Amino acid sequence: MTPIGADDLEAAILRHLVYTIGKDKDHASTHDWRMAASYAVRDAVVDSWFAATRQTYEQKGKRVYYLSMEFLMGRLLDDALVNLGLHDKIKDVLARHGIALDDVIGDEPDAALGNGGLGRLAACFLDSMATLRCPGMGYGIRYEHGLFRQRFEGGRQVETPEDWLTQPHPWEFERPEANYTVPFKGWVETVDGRAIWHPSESVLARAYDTPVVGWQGTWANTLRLWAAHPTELFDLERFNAGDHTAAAAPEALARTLSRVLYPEDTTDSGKELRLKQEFFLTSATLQDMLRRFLSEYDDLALLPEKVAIQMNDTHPALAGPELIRLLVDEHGLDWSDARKIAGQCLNYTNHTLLPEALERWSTWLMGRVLPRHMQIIERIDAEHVAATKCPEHLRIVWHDQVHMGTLAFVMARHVNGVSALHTDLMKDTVFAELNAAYPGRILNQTNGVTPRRWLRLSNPGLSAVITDTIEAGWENDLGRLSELVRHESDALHAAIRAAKRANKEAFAAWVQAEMGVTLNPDAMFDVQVKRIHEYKRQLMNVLETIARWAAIRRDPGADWVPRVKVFGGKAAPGYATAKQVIRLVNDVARVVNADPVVGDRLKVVYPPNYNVSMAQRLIPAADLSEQISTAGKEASGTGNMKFTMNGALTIGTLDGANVEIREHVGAENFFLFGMTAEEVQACYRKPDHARAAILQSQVLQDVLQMLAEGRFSPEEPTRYHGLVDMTWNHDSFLVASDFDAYMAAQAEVDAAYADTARWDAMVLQNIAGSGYFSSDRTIRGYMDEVWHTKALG
Ligand code: 26V
Repeated sequence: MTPIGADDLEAAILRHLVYTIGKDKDHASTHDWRMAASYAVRDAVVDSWFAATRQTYEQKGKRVYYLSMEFLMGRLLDDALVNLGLHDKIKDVLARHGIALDDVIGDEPDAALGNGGLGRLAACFLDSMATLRCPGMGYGIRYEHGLFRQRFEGGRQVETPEDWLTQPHPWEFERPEANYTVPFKGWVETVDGRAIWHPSESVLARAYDTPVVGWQGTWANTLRLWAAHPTELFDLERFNAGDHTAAAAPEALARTLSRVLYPEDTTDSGKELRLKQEFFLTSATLQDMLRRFLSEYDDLALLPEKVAIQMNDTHPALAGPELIRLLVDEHGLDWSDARKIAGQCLNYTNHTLLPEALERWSTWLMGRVLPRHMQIIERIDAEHVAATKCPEHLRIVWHDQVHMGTLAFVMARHVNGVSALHTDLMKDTVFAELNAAYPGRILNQTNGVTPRRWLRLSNPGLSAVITDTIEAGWENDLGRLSELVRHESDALHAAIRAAKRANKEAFAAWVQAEMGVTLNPDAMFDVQVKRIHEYKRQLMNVLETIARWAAIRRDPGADWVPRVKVFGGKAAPGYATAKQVIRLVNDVARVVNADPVVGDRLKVVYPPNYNVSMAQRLIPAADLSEQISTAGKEASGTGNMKFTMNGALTIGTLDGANVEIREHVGAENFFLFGMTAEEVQACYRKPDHARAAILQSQVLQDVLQMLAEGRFSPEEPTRYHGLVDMTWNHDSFLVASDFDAYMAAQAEVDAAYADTARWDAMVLQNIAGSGYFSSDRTIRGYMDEVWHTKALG
């Protein structure tokens, strides 16, 4: 990348302001400046983007196709500025015109095309692939409405549609020439042994490309998102015959297909529209991949040498049958060649073992929406059964359902889990028999996060301390953070503490402005942010909050370590229990924050609409990271890694990547509690586990009693009877059985925080030990062991 001087940058911004936006600088709004700045910065990305594409063609590099129904990108301007090293320059340039960079950055809506961990992981992977010069493209759907916006009304979650595309999106390039027809429904006939599919519906997939630039701007890859358009505007014959609704059907299908992101991230909802979305992504992407491949090579047998396809969970698992269909039906290959080629190109990442999240489609729906694919799936299944002699329940099609996990597993060359523990559990539980049938197929790639966004960009204060101490270069070589330990000194501790303190002050000011709650920056900021799920046990955290509140009231004069409890996250709109937990947190916050006896010793805040941008402001301000899922349920977690990197200590269970975080930062620098995954299994076998645990714990009994009496909902005393009853009688995630251990660990946290020298030393070990959790390390693992691909020079 050629370095850009401040004057050139200024000229580019002013030029875009006038000639692209059509505004005179004296009358330009913050929005206008944001658009102009984005176009100017985008110009700087485009050169390396073209260079990267050219190099990939010239060197005949192997390309990675990362298929994901979700990409949780967040804001793009701030990220590009940091990667290009233009942050300070543009700040000065805008200041010359009386414009604050933070306002300009804050004007950009988050690209919230994802639900949570899986979608954010995809975004971090794109950043790391660009940084490592790994030729690859992310493929997804250009949803008009990303994840819903969350508000609270009377403490209850209310969802409103998200509308990031109502304003023009300056980072994307529409590609009207890259259009593919995606067919649905209809019937299949067989002529001379060959299948001919006659679809009765279709939509056009149109590409929109966003360049994704890596560290220091030397390489950029593409995120290609598909938008659905009607293949024909309307059926004039039908319209003239008076059937207006039917005449508009193609347009209606196209309008709905890429309209909204599904906000459910656990329950497999089985909706036809969702299946169509999954096929839309998959088919358009594979057609695009084959077109690109055939523009360079003429022998489809070379495909596995030149292409690796990654299925991000089972959502794009139709890639198996669709690739075979394209190769056999459209390109005339034999079944056996096509089956072999597909099996060498495809890989599958599993992100959850929760049974309710494993996708299944009824054969009836699959056969109706994708009749040709149903035939192909049956044949893949027959060959799978013949080759492995597996029992009935390991079939892809079983009990009239297509099991997408089994389909993805059978079609994939490599199948991976997302943390060491999760991968072991895949091998021992859900995928044990498939693992035996296909030995060696499962491997581990522990997740990571990009240190550019999650440290350098979100935490400039700490980043400066790190650079001052070990010099620059850690941003794309995060293992170097371990060097911090050699420089341990009071001065370093003080500098890190000061950076944290500044972040806490900034966060407190934001909470004051947004929510009208005053936070004391000296208090410990204790944070749990993530989707609301029973297995993540936000309920256990609220119950501990209540116990703490009651204890402070009983003895306000004791030596309390002041705490701020911060909650954040959305519940799926149909997930009633999760929504009750949200309401409870808000009810508890109302009571606690208004209690004059408690004062600064405890505050509870739940800022609404947690998203990537809120995470960037909140995580750097955290002292304590809550990673308290029931052991064996959280596949990896990635928030846990971001907190560690930003110098928060973890209170957590031996679950997902917590296990590896603890190994890297040292057991003595991690607040461990709770049952292991094995003990959890044993506990489930005791029918009375919750009741027994509650009867052993006076504190828990008291807390549940307060809830039952309506202490936090006096206007409706029975409001939380459901949660209380659940804890006593169907405590599926063992909140009761782990509660006392959690309380004890929280007491240890208090003691450690009160000892500043001890806390500072623990923080340093956490930051220094977090280098392993860079997504650069993860992507290197995929390149070497899954994709078998090399970085380009
Ligand atoms: C599941 C489903 C089920 C069908 C309906 C739509 C839908 C949408 C999303 C999901 C995803 C659930 C899986 C997921 O997000 N897993 C998370 O993946 C993270 C990245 O690997 C990991 O860190 C988290 O532990 C894991 O919960």
